[in-house]
Order: sequence, then structure tokens, then C-alpha cells
Amino acid sequence: MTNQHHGTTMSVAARAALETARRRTLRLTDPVTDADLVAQHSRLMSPLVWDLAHIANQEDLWLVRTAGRRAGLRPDLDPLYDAFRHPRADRPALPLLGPAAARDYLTAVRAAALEVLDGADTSPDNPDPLLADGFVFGMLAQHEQQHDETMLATLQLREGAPVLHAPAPPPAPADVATLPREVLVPGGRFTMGTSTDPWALDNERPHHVLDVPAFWLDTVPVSNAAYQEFIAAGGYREPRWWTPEGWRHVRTAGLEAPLFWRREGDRWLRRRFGVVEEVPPDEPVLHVCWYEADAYARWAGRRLPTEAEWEKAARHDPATGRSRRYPWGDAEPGPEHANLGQRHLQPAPVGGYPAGAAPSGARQLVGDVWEWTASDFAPYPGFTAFPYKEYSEVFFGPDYKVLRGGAFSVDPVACRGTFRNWDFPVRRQIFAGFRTARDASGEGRA
Ligand code: AVJ
Ligand code: FE
Repeated sequence: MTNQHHGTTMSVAARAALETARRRTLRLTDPVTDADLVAQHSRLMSPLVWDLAHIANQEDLWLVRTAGRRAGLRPDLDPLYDAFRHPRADRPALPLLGPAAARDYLTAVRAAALEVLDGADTSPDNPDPLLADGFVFGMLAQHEQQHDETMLATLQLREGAPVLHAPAPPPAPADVATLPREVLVPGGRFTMGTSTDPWALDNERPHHVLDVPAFWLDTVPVSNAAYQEFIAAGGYREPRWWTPEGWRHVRTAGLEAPLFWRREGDRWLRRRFGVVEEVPPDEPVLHVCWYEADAYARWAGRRLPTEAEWEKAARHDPATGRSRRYPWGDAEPGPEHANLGQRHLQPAPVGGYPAGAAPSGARQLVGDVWEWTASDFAPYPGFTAFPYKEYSEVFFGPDYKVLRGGAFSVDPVACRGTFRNWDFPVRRQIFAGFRTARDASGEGRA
């Protein structure tokens, strides 16, 4: 394929990714009343109408003004929708665009952005790295999808009658009962990160080789049933399972169970997008913070996997020594591989998606729930911020823990074996669960 053809292919892919993101944005907000769009459903979150106009404003900035070198539609709005200038809790008090004006801004910016895309040289040899392979268009599709996930979390926090509906995910396959509790990931060198994935973001780059010793990893994410055993064993009342900061947090925040859970008699109920239902025992646990995941792992005599271990389990192919894009290989995620893209409004039971298994046999590394790792969010050796420091660089350091793998709430465009997410260790409104690991001293060196 010539590079010019490649450019056309990337332009088509960019347009499709932008349009997929916009369909989701509208699917999330069209059924919401104006009153609910401007309300603050939690101090942790923005009003939905802020996310809407922020999506438009970032597209105005990066696609219309930066990529298109045009004047832009509303540069005057930049300060209002600058996430660093106004903490989420303060955003309802700002003179925000109302729902109709925010929707008009989205539509108008998109029309201009698609004109820019039509005229852009997205071939790989465009010397402008923003345009080569259509990177900046892919970046904005990922940005909109990330805010769609944030809006989904806001709708989960929202009280009141449901506005979202989706079919249940597929039931667990017949072989779940026979799955081993853990799988062995062999020791040795593996390539972490990427320097070639065209739409990989700055924090996923560059690729680098690490020696990761052999370790055992849970075949599937920790289930609600397993987590309930930790609760029943008094895990939340026993300081020895917690780090000092974790214990302080459990006491001051009064944590007793995952967010959205409520005890009724001897049953656990949960609220899920406005529906109260019994906690399904075989689903991956969801809405736990890093401290809870870390404490559970210690109680179980195990630990959280490091970020490098997680990525090796998800990408390393022992047959070739190569790191692949996904646990199942390089094929784009399909509905048989993983629970992604908000097709469902909950994780699938543990053991699902056998077609998406990694070479080790581990399942559901991608999709269903974000997985907390043991690691702080840090730059890879040779990192350079691109195209702006506020995407990743300003968050590097010990305040944030890395999450991997994506959840049912994540679109495939913002999900790959190298994709890195991060949050404070106290956060629970995100769609996060975890799995555990242990050392395999000496075992299984390939
Ligand atoms: C990568 C999910 C932590 O939502 O704060 C959105 C993504 N960055 N707009 C976030 C992001 C700028 C970011 N996370
Ligand atoms: Fe943003």
C-alpha cells in the first residue's frame, strides 16, 4: 500500500472513530432532562453539560485551530472549559453554556473538524507528528470517549429512575468450573509500551525491554463472591490487611463494602444505573478503591500485579517473543473477545470471553472492569510529553495508581494492551476492580 493510500485509510478510520464517539455522547445525554444535565449528581463529577461543552472545546482547540489553522469557533470559552482552572466541585457555579447551546457548539465544531480532516494529509510521512497517521483526530476520538466514560460514571452516581438501558452480557461459558485459579506467566524479557501504534498516547511510549520474573496471576478478576468472603471475614475491621494510609482512609471514610452496595438482612444489594438488585456473586467486583484492592490481596496471601506484570500477561506471546496489541492477538476487539464499548451496562460473569484469553489462559484482561495495579503512574524511559503536558506529565508521581485493561464502559478506540489509566487510590466511582498475583520464585523460566 502506498503511503498516500495509507493516509486515506487513516482519514477514513479517524472519521469513523469521531462519529462513533459522537453517537455515544448523544446516546448518553439525549435521554437526560435539561435539569439533570445541569445538576451536579456528585461533588466528584462535573455537571454533564460541562463535559458536553468541554468535548466541543477540546475539538475546537485541537482539530479546528491547531490541526486546521483556523480561527476556531469559541476560543473565548477556553478558560471556562479548562479542567485545570476549575475543580469539578466548582463547575456548577460557572456561567456554563446551557444544554441547547452546548449541543449546538458540539455540532458546529464537528462540521468544521470534518472539513479539516478532509483536507488533512494523514499519511505516515507527514512531517507534522500531529497529523501523521491522523494522530490528533484519533486523540480527539479517544478524548471524547474518555469523557463519555466519565459521563457514564456520573449517570451511575445519579439517583432516580434509570435513563440508560442495555442487554445483559453473555453468561459464563460452560468451562468456568474447570478453570485453574491462577495461571503462570513465564519469566524473561518482554517489550512494554509501544513506539509504533499510530494512536497510542504519549504515556504509552516509547517501547522498552524489561526482564519480568515469572509470576502467578489470577485467571479471572476477583468476583463479588470472593470479595464478600473478605467482608464476612472482617477484612474492613482488621488493620493488618491495610497500608497505614489505607487504614486511615477506611476509618475516616467509614468504608464497609464497595461503593453502591447496601446490606439488607443477610443479602447484599447494589444500585446499578438506577436499578437496585442483588449483588451477582459471579461478576467481577466493581467500584472498589485501590486501598480495598490492596487489602483484599494481602488478606488472600497475595498482592496486586505490577503494571509491567499486567502488560506482560496481556501482550507477551511466548511463542514468538513479541508483544501483541491485545491478549488474543492483533485483531481488533470484537464482541467475542471482550466486554467493551458500553454494549452492556455491567461486567460479564468471571470466566467469560474465552476467545479473548491471553496465551497464559488468563481471561478478561481487557474489558469488563479496569484493573488496579500495584504501580504508581510514572513515565517510561525516554518519555516526551506530546502534544501537551496536561494529558499525562503533570500526573506522574506517587499520588496516582495505574489501572489497566479497560471496562465495559471503555470504547475499543481508547483500549489496547498498552493503554494506561490512572486515578487517586481513594477513587471508587470509576469502573474498577482487580485481580491478584504472587511471585513464582524460580518456576517457569522460559
Ligand atoms: C486518563 C481518564 C485519567 O479523565 O482525567 C480527559 C482522561 N484527560 N481529558 C481523565 C482525560 C483529559 C483522564 N484519564
Ligand atoms: Fe478532557
